[in-house]
Amino acid sequence: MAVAEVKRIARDIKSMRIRGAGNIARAAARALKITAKDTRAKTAAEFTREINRVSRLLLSTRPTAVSLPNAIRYVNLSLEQARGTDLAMLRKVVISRADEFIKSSNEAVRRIGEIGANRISDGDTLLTHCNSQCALSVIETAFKQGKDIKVFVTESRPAWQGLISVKELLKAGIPTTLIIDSAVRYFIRDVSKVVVGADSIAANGAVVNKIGTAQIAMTAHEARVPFFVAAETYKFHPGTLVGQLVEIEERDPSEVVNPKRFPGLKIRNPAFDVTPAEYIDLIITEQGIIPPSAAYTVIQERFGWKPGEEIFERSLGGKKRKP
Ligand code: RUB
Repeated sequence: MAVAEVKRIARDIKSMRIRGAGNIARAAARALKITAKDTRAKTAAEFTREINRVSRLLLSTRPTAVSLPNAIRYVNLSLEQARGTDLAMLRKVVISRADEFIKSSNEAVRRIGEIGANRISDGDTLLTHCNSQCALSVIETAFKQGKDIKVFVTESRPAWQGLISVKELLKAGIPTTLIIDSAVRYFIRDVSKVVVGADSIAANGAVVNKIGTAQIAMTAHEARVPFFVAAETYKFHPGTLVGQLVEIEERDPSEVVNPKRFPGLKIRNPAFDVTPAEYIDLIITEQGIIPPSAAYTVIQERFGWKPGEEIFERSLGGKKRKP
């Protein structure tokens, strides 16, 4: 039962039925909790192996959003801390640690909304790309505060996540305009601020987010339109402190066009791109607003990293995986 449920969660993350960096992280924590609740392991060692197996399955689903390995590591560290105790205790710590992650993650999205809304003014026209719960939290909180705002949303092809955002914004009663991805420059002079989410933030302040984000940031920069990123601190990428690169997921070409229609055609479908720090005005986190240049400090503080220390998968059997 638990095995089937966990496999379903992994499949749903891979197929993007569960998508968005925050949702993916919470789903992974939930999968570990289900494993701990329904385990048939008879010993602490068997249970630890089972959690490692499930962690690896989850890690193999999508490579770019660091929220996924960060959530898995967060839960797994509880196992490391409780090493030497019995099976019942290990199950308990995994369950409570997973619950703790999910709760604090939801709370972070709410807090980002509150903090970010302080930077939204009455009369602003905002632009958002893809579908980010953090970005929408900022926009919806500002609107709930009574600010008169309008929002442009890009389609975000090929997966059309813009339509998810549009649905949510309309439900909240916010005046919303849908535009095609290539129309951003056409409309940028009507936009007062851009707000997007993040899948990974590197130590140098670069932000990895949905493909097209970097073009929007450059367009905003050229037009002197402030560009905000809304992201929880578990979207900061510890591996980038030691020189690891964020792996950009390239998805199936059939998401773009049916390859059978154009035999011989090469189709590329990267799902994310990298926006350099110089195009980002500020990052809104649950701990406050920071400049991209503070990413290094956030990573050190959040992940307790000290020079020379192993960061990745300390608790996942020691094998490294490209983040
Ligand atoms: C989603 C995407 C979102 C970030 C942040 O990409 O790029 O902007 O994940 O989202 P995909 P959130 O649809 O391919 O997962 O703020 O909800 O975590």
